[in-house]
Amino acid sequence: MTIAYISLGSNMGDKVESLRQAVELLHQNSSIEVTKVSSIYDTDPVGYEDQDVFMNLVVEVETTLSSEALLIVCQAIEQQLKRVRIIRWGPRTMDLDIILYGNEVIHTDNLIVPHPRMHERAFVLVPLAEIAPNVVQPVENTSITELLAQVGAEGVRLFSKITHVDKFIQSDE
Ligand code: GSY
Repeated sequence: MTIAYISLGSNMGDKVESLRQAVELLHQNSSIEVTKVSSIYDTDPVGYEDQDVFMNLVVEVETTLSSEALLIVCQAIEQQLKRVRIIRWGPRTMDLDIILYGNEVIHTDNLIVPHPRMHERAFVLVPLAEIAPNVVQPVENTSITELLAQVGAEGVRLFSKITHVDKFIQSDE
């Protein structure tokens, strides 16, 4: 069993509903349990800036899947939610990025973990610090709290406080 963290983002259509559906689809997989979900944050676009704001959150999962198999599940969920991405860094209905997989450092043709830009992205670090403040990023060898202190939280605003995975999936929050 491995504990992994996945960053989810959406900036097209009903963003909150897309996030909810993506978390539900992860949780419905028999090899994945979503154990924590961060609050939802309203975030300024990073990279290609001339696009709508994003909604971002991070989930903690416990999984028996390999990192490659988890990536395939994430990509299938993106497809299922009809991910649209016309421009690199541009608008998309749903993006799922594996940001940490245990404390493994992975470099394959398909997957780099820890996510190579996670330590410089406030839209990843703010929600991640909410659910995993003491986890150490194994390449930087630095805790999430320390990485966030280095980067700051500019451009990231709390949109909706989430406290329970089940309530969020059932849309009771
Ligand atoms: O890599 C995730 C997609 N993405 C995002 C995002 O999720 N949130 C924000 N705020 N900016 C982003 N730029 C890209 S690319």
